[in-house]
Amino acid sequence: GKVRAPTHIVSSICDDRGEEPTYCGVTMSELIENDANVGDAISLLWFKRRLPRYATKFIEMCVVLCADHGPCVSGAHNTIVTARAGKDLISCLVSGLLTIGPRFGGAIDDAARYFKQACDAGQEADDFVEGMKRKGIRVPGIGHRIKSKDNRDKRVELLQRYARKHFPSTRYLDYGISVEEYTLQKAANLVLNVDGCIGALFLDLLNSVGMFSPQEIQEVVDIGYLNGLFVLARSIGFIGHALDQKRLQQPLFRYPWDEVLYTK
Ligand code: Q5B
Repeated sequence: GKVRAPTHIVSSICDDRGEEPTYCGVTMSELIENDANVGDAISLLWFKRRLPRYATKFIEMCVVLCADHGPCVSGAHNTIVTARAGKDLISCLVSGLLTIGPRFGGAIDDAARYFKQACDAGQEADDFVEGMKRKGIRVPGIGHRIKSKDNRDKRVELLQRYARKHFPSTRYLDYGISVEEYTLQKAANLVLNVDGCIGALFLDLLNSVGMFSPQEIQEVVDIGYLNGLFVLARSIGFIGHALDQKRLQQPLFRYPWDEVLYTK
């Protein structure tokens, strides 16, 4: 019989060998005929499924709402400083992206992991939060530098409103909110933040579309798909900041000495 030579790579999401490329078996023509959006491309290339419209719309909302949050956040700051050092667009983008992590924008996967574990185990919010405190771990998806009980994050409100209207269940979001209710008793800024809201709602989405087995959902959470949403979205903003700095012809950045506390 035929003997297949060992391949260099194994790949399962996009096939470019035919007349036209396919995303997980769906041709480009079909995508365009059906007015496919970025949510559809993510659905096929990341999740290898044709997710229903309410789900792809939700993914798009995440991308739009996380695209930027001003020049003061870690990533935009890095991008701006890099642009002002005269670097190329990709360097500016990458220097911003490298700040995304457990404190800034990259808490979505951990929020999903911890909320899933605690909610599935039927753990009460107070018990969960105190357990995390004993372990010395900040609750991912909780807390914000400028958002608080009295200055709510509109992004979180919009995502919640959409999910309550379109998702069959918001069990994990409800759990995240019960965590927030408890942490807000400790400090006003310990709100369910945009990372936590997306992490919880993505669990609700994966559970409610009826296309993923419990093992497949666990795999999504274990591998860590969801920070990719913030990375993708915020790349839009970082590119915007890099171009903005170049357009504004901003000079090399240097902190004034009085912005630094020099200590021994
Ligand atoms: N404490 C976000 O902290 C921040 C606690 C907590 C228990 C918590 C912090 C945190 C988890 C990671 C997370 C995503 C670093 C945030 C984002 C995108 C963004 C950004 C933007 C955008 C803020 C003061 C006291 C201390 C702490 C306690 C704080 N957080 N306890 N669980 N989660 N969250 N990140 O205000 O007793 O005094 O020692 O790590 O979800 O990144 O716009 O800026 O779109 O770009 O600096 O929205 O919450 O507070 O560090 O001074 O802590 O609160 O233990 O207690 P802060 P700290 P104590 S969304």
